[in-house]
Parts: sequence; C-alpha cells; structure tokens
Amino acid sequence: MKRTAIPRKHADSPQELVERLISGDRRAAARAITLVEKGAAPGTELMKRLYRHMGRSMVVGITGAGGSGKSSLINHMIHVLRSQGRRVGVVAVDPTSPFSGGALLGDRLRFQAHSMDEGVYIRSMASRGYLGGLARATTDVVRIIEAMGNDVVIVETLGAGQDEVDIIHVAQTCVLVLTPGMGDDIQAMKAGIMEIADIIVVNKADLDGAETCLRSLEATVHYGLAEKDADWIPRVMPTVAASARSEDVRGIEDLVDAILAHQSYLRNGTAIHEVQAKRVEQELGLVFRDEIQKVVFKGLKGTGKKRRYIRAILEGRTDPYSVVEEVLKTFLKV
Ligand SMILES: Nc1nc2c(ncn2[C@@H]2O[C@H](COP(=O)(O)OP(=O)(O)OP(=O)(O)O)[C@@H](O)[C@H]2O)c(=O)[nH]1
Ligand SMILES: [Mg+2]
Repeated sequence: MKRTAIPRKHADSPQELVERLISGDRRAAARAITLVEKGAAPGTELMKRLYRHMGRSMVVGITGAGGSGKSSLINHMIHVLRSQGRRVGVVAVDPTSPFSGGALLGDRLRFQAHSMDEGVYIRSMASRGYLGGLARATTDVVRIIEAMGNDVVIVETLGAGQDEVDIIHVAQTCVLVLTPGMGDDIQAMKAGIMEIADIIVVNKADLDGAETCLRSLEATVHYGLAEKDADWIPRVMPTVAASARSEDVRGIEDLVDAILAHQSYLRNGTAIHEVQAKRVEQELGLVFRDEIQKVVFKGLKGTGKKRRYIRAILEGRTDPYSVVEEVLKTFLKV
C-alpha cells in the first residue's frame, strides 16, 4: 500500500526566524534560544542577524545570594510592571539545577501566575552545559528576549562566581538583594557593593535585624559616595517578597519606581552610553574567548598535538600557560 509521505515541517530560514522573533513570536524565541544554547554556527548566524534589531529594553539585573528572595521579588515586580502596561521578559539563571535546561520546577511554580499572560516571557537557564559558557549563553538569551520587543528584561543571577559577575555586566540597572542576618557576608562584600549596586534591597524585612541592616547599608552608601564620582546615589530599600499573609508583601512598587528612576537617570544623560559600551565590551570579550578557543582546537584537531600537550603537562615538562602561549604564537603570529 502506498503511504503518503508526511511533509517535513519546513524549517525557518535564519532571516524568517529573526522576523518572527522581532514580531514577538514566542515559539520563534524558544527556537532561537535553543539554537544559541547549542553554541554552534547556526546560533552565531542568528545572533549576527539579530544584533541589528536590538530592542530598547530596560535591562535589570537582580542579584543576590541563594534564597535571598530574588525570584519572589521578580514575581511581584512582574505584576507591577504589567499593571503599567509594560511587556516583561525574565531570564533566571538557576544555580540549583546544573543539569536541567529550560524552565525549572521551582521557578515555574513561582512564576506560574504569569504563565497565561502573553505579555510575560520567562526563561530559566541551567548553570552548566553550554558549549560557549554560561555567561555567553545568557548574554545571547537576554538579547533575544530584548529583540522580542519586551519593555523590561529582568535577569536573575546568584551574586557569586565569575560567570555570574560577567552576567551582571549585561544589566543597565543592577539590584542587589540582601537579607537581615547576612551581617558577616555584607561586611565582606562592602567594598564591592558600591561598584555593582544601583539599588540595594533588604528583602525579608519582616525578619529580625532588618532595621540594623538597613542603617548599616545606608552608612556604607554614604561613605562610599565620597569615593565615587557619579550622579546616581544608590538607593537602599526594604521589601517583603513572600510571607504567610499576602497582604504583608511590601516595598515592591517602591522598588519598581527606583528602577524606573535609575533608568531615567541613565537615559536623560550620557550614562546610558557608557553602560551600553561596557556591555558591548563584555560581549566582545565573551565571544572572543569562545571563538578563539574553537579556532585553536579546530586547528589542533587530527594533529595529535593536543594529546601531546596534555601528556607533557602531566609529566611536568610544561604547563597550560606555556602551552597556550606557544599555540597562540603560531596561530596569531604574535
Ligand atoms: N520571611 C520572608 N521569606 C521570604 C521573603 N522573600 C522570599 N522569602 C522566602 O525565601 C525563600 C527563597 O525565595 P526565592 O524567591 O526562591 O529566593 P531566590 O533568591 O530566588 O533563590 P535562588 O534562586 O535559589 O537563589 C522562599 O521560601 C521564599 O518564600 C520575605 O520577604 N520574607
Ligand atoms: Mg530564584
């Protein structure tokens, strides 16, 4: 019996994919994200085309220790931003699930209320398993979600680790989430706070020690300002993002107001250009690192050299630094 062939679904050309994506198509976004996560040539091709269609989104980083309440805060922020008619994208880098890509259970539950809302696009990323590294994958995913036409893109990251620090540079406005009882940790990071935070949130302000924590941070900001040559004074504010009683949730509108105020500050002056330039510099670095490694490894393939280098390092005849120096000399003729 003659079987009717089922026509294979026509795959989009890169240009078609880009066009669907910039019209806000969610399936196109999912497809694009899968492509860049693979870290191969089609993903790079897509990003090249996409780069010309970059959105005008506000990119907001929410960073802080595990369990400080970042996802809970974002959940409420989405409500406020939606009530203002803004389209919102979220990229959550989940440190707890190294192996599961895509949407993760915890965040999926936390963000469930928004799953039927066409104006909200949420994507979780595992913390490992990307060919070009987490920072590059996240940077690309943020660009994709911007290109969809979202007004605000929120990036949730744990505030530790080099990849995480790299990711923070993507954000134009950085919100640092702390909690009462983090005393020693806060002491340890005081110097860094002023460098990264535009807004400092003391979440879980329903817990003991919130007042002390707020005052101590205000003092840090006050003294830090003397050394900082900038027009923006980092704001310190309390929030309650989760509580047994939903009416106890507070501070979220103020937080959104502060983010919008920081964005106005950036955009009313020239500061936004510096922030954008930093981001492009960051992207250049990430792409360079990744592509140079690919080119070099491709060049070594089949020559047996990589194996010889590894053996020489193991036998103590050389070290990775000297090998890289030597290899780069021949590749780049420096
Ligand atoms: N008491 C109190 N608990 C809170 C508050 N905000 C969040 N929590 C709780 O803290 C826990 C962690 O909250 P999450 O929103 O998942 O924190 P997170 O920073 O996203 O955590 P990771 O993504 O794992 O780093 C949850 O059990 C929340 O219910 C708050 O304001 N007060
Ligand atoms: Mg979270």
